Amino acid sequence: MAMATTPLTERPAYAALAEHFARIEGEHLRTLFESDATRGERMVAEAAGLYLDYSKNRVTDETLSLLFELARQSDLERRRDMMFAGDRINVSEDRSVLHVALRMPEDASLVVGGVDIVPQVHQVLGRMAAFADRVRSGEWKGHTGKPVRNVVNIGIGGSDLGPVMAYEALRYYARRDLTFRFVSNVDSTDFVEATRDLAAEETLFIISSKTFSTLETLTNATSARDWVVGELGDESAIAKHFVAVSTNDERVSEFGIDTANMFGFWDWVGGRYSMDSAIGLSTMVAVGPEHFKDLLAGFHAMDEHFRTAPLEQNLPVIMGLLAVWYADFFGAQTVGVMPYDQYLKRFPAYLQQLTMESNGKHVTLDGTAVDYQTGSVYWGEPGTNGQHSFYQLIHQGTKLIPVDLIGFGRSLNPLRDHHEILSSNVFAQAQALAFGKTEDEVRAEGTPEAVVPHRVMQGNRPTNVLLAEVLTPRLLGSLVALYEHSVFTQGTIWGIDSFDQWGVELGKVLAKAIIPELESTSEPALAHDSSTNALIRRYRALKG
Ligand code: G6Q
Repeated sequence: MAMATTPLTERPAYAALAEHFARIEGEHLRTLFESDATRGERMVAEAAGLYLDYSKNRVTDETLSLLFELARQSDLERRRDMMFAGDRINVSEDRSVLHVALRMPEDASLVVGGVDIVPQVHQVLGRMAAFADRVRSGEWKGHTGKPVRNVVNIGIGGSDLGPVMAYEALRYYARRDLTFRFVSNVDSTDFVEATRDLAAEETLFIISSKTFSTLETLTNATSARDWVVGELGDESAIAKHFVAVSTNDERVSEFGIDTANMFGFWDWVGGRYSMDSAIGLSTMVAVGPEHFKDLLAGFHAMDEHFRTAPLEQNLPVIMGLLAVWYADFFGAQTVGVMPYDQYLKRFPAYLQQLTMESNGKHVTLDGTAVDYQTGSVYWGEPGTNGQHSFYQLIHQGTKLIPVDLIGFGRSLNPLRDHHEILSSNVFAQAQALAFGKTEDEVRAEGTPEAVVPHRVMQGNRPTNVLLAEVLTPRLLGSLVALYEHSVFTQGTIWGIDSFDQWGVELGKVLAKAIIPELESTSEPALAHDSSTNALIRRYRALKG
């Protein structure tokens, strides 16, 4: 039944959920577990190396079936199939959304606009692999004949966060005799600190920019070019020290990079969905083409699961629907993601862009203002560190914060009993958040009466626990794809365009007008609002 054009709040399942919510809002996870001994074994799903326990969510079987009903009434399966078929589901930019094609196996085929795009994807992957091998083997030489020892990726947003996150996540698999740095911020400190201890003759810059028109990236790339030419004293050094990843060959050659050293991708890859395209070149140089292939295989395994598994067993669908449940019915504003693996320390930052740039939208596909909450604020830190800082608010504060806890069966760097201590905290936190500690339990511990209320833990705080064997490139691919498709699920229920990002434009345009006012040597005539005018004057005075 295709009902997506019916506004969300008018779909029958939404109304049924609202009525159901009023009935079960007060239900405690303690009671839900007491009344169903098998809940923890039943409310689980597994795919592509990931085990999801969603039993500690504030849902009953009825909630779940209404949520799946809502997914069907929101046309989730058809919209998903449209994405996989290359339909232009990014309506406001009139584009296909085909990051799933980036990880299709070589023998697959996907014809879009009369062209099979899978061979194109593999052609670029082949060129990337040949280049990565040349750098890794020392065959690629710099201007003075020395091999590359340092790789610096210059990019921002989608052209930075994926590469940084993947490099940190897969560091165990990375070449240790090569140094990797990532420059994103237009703050000159970023570039200066990233290069201060590097020898230009051994440094390769990867300029990553889909459009090759992003001011921050072009500013940093220009400083990198000046640095290389200044250090090596010769313009012709650029050819040996710069490669580009972009969809825009004209701009790449205008900048002075030979398009023979350019790795392309396509407008149907969104920036925040591009870490597995040529934007992943730094990842491939770090971990090698074979591991990169495994990363893509992990993505693909989750894609296939999302595409084919029944909604009731579909990990991204379940996680996406639960996110909608908390955002729209419980009024939860944020979702915490806490990976219990130090290598995943940049994963929450990566997810912030993926989730918030995708689903931070206020109108539906046809431009109608929504009358419900859309994308949540995502945030997080690795465990157990967060437990010693902000978890207090999740446990005893006044806000409801659903949390995803991500754990592993094995550490890549086993050391005494560290991993058991780490992992016990995953389970203990989920337990404490769900079941808390009652007044009677606190009293029974001999707590002085005046302190009892302070020590009570209400519990009933929801968590998802994701478990995997060990952090491999393949697993990382599955994990990222899981969140990508959860974002898709949420965006589909909300009826929004998860693939545009018009909200970032206005600030860029305004900044362009202000730059000359900050640079001008004579006092500029300012015609902004009074606050902006005063701030610009104060800045000019401070800069002296
Ligand atoms: C991602 C966004 C944005 C983009 C950056 C960099 O989905 O579109 O974060 O990735 O603005 O853009 P370029 O790669 O074009 O430099």
